[in-house]
Amino acid sequence: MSDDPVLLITGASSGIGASTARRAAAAGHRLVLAARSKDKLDELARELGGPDRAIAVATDVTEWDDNEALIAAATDAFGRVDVVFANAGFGATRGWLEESPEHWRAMVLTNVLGAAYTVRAAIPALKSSRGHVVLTGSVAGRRVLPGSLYSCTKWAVNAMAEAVRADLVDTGIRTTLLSPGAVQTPFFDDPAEGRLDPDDIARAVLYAIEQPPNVDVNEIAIRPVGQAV
Ligand code: NJP
Repeated sequence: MSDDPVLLITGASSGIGASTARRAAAAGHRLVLAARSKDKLDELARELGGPDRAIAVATDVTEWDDNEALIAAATDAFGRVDVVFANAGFGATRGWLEESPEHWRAMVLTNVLGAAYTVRAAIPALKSSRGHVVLTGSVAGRRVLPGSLYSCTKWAVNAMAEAVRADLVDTGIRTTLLSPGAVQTPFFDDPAEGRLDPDDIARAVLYAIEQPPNVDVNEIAIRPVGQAV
């Protein structure tokens, strides 16, 4: 079996997750691709070299059993997990009277509990590999945005990154919080000028996870030039 490092990505079916998978595959990582859209994951896994190099695992990160099954599928296929990129998430229109209560519930469960579940499920495997946790926060998790419950979920992810880092500091596991500004992905309903490309974030993930083993890159914030908030 190959000894190449194994990167597991939630939210791998599009946007930042899919771009990171492509860049990491080109850099020699084996990939475990997770999201709910199995068809998209299967297509990406094929593109990245098939079962020896990339596997697709249908996962709803809000379900604990799915997270456990995801880590089991990763270790069954590749024997190890080196990096867990808890990236699945989505937004909501700003305004405390916008969106439905059901949308809010799904967003909070996905962005906060989902990320926490993925990390929790992965810890035993990461302890074995002296691995790495990468979390997708947001610049919206560093500023208070009027009417944004999404911003509140990313404040929670911001706190989660430090809570996890401090908890695991004696295990050799590294922790990175990525805080992107606006990135042109299906996160937005409409395209707009002046956003980052998802590959701009993928390069930052690769920067963090390819450091020498004694270097722990804890936070990276990336905005497109000209983004004010
Ligand atoms: O968006 P998109 P991004 N279980 O829509 C998955 C954050 N961020 O790449 O399940 C499992 O292309 C969904 O897949 P599917 C953002 O908050 C973005 O921009 O098949 N997976 C898809 O793969 C998020 O945390 C911007 O529908 C679930 C992925 O999540 C991360 O970046 C700025 C799921 C979303 O991909 C990636 O978003 C920023 C579930 N329950 C932070 N629910 C930005 N784009 O501007 C969703 O600061 N997914």
